[in-house]
Amino acid sequence: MCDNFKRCNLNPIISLSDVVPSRPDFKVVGVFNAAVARFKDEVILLLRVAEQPKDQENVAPVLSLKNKKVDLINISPNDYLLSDSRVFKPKKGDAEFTYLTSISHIRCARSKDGIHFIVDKIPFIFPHNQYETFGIEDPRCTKIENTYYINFSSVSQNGIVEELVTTQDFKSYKERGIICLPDNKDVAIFPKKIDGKYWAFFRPTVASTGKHAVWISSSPNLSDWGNYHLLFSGSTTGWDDDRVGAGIPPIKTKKGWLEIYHGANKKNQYCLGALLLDKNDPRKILARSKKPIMFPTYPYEKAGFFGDVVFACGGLLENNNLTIYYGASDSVTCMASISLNDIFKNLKGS
Ligand code: MAN
Repeated sequence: MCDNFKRCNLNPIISLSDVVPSRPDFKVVGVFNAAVARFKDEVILLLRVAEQPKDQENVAPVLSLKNKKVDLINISPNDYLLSDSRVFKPKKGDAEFTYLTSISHIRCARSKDGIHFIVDKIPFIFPHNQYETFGIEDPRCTKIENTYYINFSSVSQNGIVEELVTTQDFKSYKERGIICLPDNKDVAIFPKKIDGKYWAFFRPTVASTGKHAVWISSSPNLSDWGNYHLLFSGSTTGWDDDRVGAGIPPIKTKKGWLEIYHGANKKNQYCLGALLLDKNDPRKILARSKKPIMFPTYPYEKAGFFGDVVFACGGLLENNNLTIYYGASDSVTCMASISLNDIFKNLKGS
């Protein structure tokens, strides 16, 4: 395996103590999986902030649609499995839902140098509708002309869908609604039209036959998606044999569209891989990394809320150097960079 990503020596660049909880009786348990945007003279991270009640165990935080506040649902260890730090899974059919152990919202962090960030004191996007009662997660941000399109996974009793909002100032946003049916996540939108259409990756969750795979789709207007095409799935053995999903919004390079995606194995270790797609037809894969180009190595990547995870939702390309802002162990936000040449060296077929 070959991991040429140079970690920032200040990693983690954003930790739990850098974030003020959204209410005094909550604690922050994760600040991770951020989208990234260049806005005026700043780098902005759209952080996923996960919170839990401070002093209570075995409760699931759920948004109440009646008063738009987060309520706490008691979880009985008789009815639910407590072994995964992320979810309360029903032991048998009579418990109603799988609940999440934390509830996430999206918070901005702002920086002039792309390394030292100041995290806003208040949320940017907070769960408020029936699709978001378990939280909103893993945003991606794509700039198209002068508008920033932000999509994120909305989790609720109704499953997982992707929502789209737009912003022009990172202070307010406009809702564009849901862009897929449940269960679907890891949507990443291309920054430019190709062949007169918008394009995006989707990652439906397969419940019957087969396994989770990344699909690509096109749209005339960024709201109505169709022409679905299966792009790639995980391998049958090795680092991504359980599931794959798109990571950062694709980046245009001389050789084609570069996509950094995540793959997980059956032990729930999350690594990053790379994919090169045809410039004029992104349904064509030109090359794919055979082995992960980044894998959990450093202590903050090995242990945390959910250890052994590197997960990237945003990156910036400058002078042939790609900087990614990635979530480590579902706990903290880190930064790492790599030259495009080093990525291309690992791509089979390029
Ligand atoms: C899922 C998502 C991510 C998370 C990974 C690892 O893919 O919920 O948010 O980082 O699992 O736990």
